[in-house]
Amino acid sequence: MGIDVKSFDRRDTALVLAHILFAFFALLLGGVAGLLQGLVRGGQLTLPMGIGYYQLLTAHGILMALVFTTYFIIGFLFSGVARTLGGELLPVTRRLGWLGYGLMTAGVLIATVQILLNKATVLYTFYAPLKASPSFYIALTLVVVGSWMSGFGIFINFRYWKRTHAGQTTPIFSFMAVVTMLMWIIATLGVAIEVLFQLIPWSLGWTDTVNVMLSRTLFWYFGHPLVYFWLLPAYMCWYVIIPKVIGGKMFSDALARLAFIMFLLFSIPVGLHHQLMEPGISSFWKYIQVILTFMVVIPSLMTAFSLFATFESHGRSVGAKGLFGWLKKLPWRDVRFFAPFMGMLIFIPAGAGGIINASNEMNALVHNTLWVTGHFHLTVATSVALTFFGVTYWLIPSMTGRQLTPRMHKLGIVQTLTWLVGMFFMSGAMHTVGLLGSPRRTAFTTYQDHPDAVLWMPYHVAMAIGGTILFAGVILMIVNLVLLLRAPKGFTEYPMSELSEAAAKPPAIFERWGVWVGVLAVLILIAYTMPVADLLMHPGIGSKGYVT
Ligand code: HAS
Ligand code: CU
Repeated sequence: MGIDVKSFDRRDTALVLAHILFAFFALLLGGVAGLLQGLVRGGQLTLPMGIGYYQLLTAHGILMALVFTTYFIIGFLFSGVARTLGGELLPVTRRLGWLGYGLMTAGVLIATVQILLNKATVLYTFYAPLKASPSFYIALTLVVVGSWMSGFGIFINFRYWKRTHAGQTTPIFSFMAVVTMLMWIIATLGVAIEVLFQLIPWSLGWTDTVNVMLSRTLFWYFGHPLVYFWLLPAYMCWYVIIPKVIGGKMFSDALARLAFIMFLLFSIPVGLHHQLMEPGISSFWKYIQVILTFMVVIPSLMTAFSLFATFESHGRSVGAKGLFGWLKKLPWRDVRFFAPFMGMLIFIPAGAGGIINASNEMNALVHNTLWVTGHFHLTVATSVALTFFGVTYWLIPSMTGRQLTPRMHKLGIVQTLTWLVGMFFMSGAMHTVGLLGSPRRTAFTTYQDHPDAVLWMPYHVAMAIGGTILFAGVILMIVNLVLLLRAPKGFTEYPMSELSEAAAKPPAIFERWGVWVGVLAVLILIAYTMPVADLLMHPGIGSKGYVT
């Protein structure tokens, strides 16, 4: 090692693997919770031993949406930062990475115990006035602070590289990693304020009541950029990894960077689109944030455009003819391509669903129904999850000096197909029954056999069937992971697109971080000052806590 820049320093491998393996451990536990709750909701199972439906729902949401994603993302970013910024991480970055890992893991373990003890049955959004134990909120704080450590590590590494490579264009993967972590840190400030100043004092009994609307507003200030924190690493794979996998080139380095800067600017001042149906916030400010929401759709449309351009120009360069001939030139049997590509494909209806959600009148129809659950199982649990699975197939062997075998490609494709079939039934049923009015976040009930509820039941059963297939998908993924860890020794490429020589240098303004953070701060102040001031000045009577 060391001479061949293509293999990783063992210390970096350890840091990355620790994150990725913990992520999959969370996926397995979260998958068990998902299976059980799907069966309960479909009326197929009664939970034994006093376990509650909402307790499972909390465990599922936290383990999947928060733990699986965050660990996977940080591990993936560290690997690419090591790969692109000189072949290995700086010692200080590695130390911050382990510190972050330790803090996050302590937090996750404490939070999981609290959920198992039924002391934190508050779902993954931990909305007040549902009240958890103080340890649960402190655990969440540890997770957030831990993730900041890794972010700082990445920033320091990036700065060091820039200083020592004056005048060179920064590697795009690392640029994107910096944008992702910068957005994350600025976003988590909102939830940190909520937890430290509202939820912890309230949970400790220092205050009797909590300003619910303010807490939800602070939560969604964080909660929307949270979904882009999941998406951007998937986009990094789509922009930077996939062109290399298909043997083509990135369409445009500058366009990709511009899209990421737009995500940085527009991901945060849009949280009110989760609160369109809530009282206490004037419709004017909701309207402003809906406009900004439509702004944040634009970089996704730019991404779609770039990807089509990458696929088509590669196809034509190897002789594809006609409007869609390029489709035939794509490497369908390569799981490194197939899994993320299916993620992209699903992101088309998933994103369309998001645009429906963001439209005020239509939000009135779908808000708090299973439609929304269907939406986020397509976005995060399919587009993002399948992309992360696709990354795993090469990341593990390339970091551990092993070979990605043809058999693994086949098993990976079977896993992807299982996921798609499961999601078709589950998310399809959720979307449909959501339009028929079936509420989300609700255990099994027949509503005294009300005619509407009778109509919903077959869809709930379809959800349970889909959920069971998805659980099989989780198990297959875990099996594949174990096989990857035991694959024959050898070499697997880390498929990182390099900038083509002819490509124009991206404008230097893209790396004027002070400018972007400044513009972002202005946007946040415009979008949030008045609504938050209103909520502070008219706090209402506040709510006492509720424990289920
Ligand atoms: Fe969302 C609720 C609006 C994207 C996740 N969203 C949620 C929740 C989650 C979530 C978890 O405005 C529930 C939160 C909760 O618990 O209450 N969402 C949007 C909009 C977008 C969007 C406008 N969401 C996401 C992504 C997520 C995610 C991404 C996770 C990763 N969402 C909402 C709203 C709500 C909401 C409201 C609140 C609902 C309510 O009432 O509670 C947009 O960013 C989407 C833009 C995307 C596109 C698609 C571009 C397509 C691409 C693929 C190209 C494909 C290729 C392959 C090239 C416009 C990039 C083609 C090949 C061929 C052969 C064809
Ligand atoms: Cu959102």
